[in-house]
Amino acid sequence: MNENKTNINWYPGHMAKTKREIKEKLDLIDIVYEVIDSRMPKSSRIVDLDDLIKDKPKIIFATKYDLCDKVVTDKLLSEYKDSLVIKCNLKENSNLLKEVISKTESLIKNINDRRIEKGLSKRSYRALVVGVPNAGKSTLINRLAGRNIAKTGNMAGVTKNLNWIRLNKDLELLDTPGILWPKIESRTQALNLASLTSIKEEILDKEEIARYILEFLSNNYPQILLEKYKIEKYEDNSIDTIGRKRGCLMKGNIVDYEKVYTLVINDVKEGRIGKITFDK
Ligand SMILES: Nc1nc2c(ncn2[C@@H]2O[C@H](COP(=O)(O)OP(=O)(O)OP(=O)(O)O)[C@@H](O)[C@H]2O)c(=O)[nH]1
Ligand SMILES: [Mg+2]
Repeated sequence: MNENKTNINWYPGHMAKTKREIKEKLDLIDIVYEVIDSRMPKSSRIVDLDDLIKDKPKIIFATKYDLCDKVVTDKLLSEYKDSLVIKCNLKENSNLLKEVISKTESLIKNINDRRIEKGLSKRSYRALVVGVPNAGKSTLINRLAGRNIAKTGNMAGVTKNLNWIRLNKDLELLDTPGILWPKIESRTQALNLASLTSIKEEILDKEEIARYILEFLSNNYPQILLEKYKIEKYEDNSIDTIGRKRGCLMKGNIVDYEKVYTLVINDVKEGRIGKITFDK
């Protein structure tokens, strides 16, 4: 296959619509919360985000920190030293809201300072929450709100519309549907996004994704490959081997390939594979 081509068509019309709607709301936005997935700190960054948000101040939220390979992810996140980065495990209760308010204020406190100088009362800050599908945007909002106010789910495309959510007197958040960009230049980036459920499953070439995951594990986490699938190294016939070992068989003792692809994809999707980071 051509290095830069995959069979994935990842950019449905509603993503263009979301971008348009975000642009229309931009004047109302004080700060941007860019949500990325800690298991792919590079691949899950929206490449044309700066075109979209112009020069708005920004905080990066690296979600799913509990699922990543911290050594690799910490190194990659340290490259974003020009931005404030908050690493978070949103499955856990923590003092996240306090940290977020304080970091937000450190960037945009001047808004209220100016209002007070003019004799006006303070107003709440308005943050745009943006990121690729399934990054954890709505979960972040729920965690900050301390209640389940936004719909979440482990698949791409759960949030369908832009929704304002008022957290408290200090902060209002705009939840948005996940977006990608029209052309993903790098095949690796497309496959990382697909492997980590940021691209709708219905349109995936399952064989391509499952083979990519197994080859990636073989090259980077051979111990996981061995423990999970009992194979030392990925080879073309690994699908057969896994199918037989895991009982993915059809009538006549024939391996059910589709079942093996789904098994591998779901192991990653459900976080059953151990702590891994797909970017390098
Ligand atoms: N383990 C773990 N799971 C997380 C974390 N954050 C989010 N998730 C899970 O990731 C999945 C996606 O979360 P959502 O909040 O729906 O993602 P989203 O970015 O709003 O997705 P769309 O609305 O589809 O764009 C859900 O199953 C969450 O439970 C985290 O820090 N750790
Ligand atoms: Mg959402």
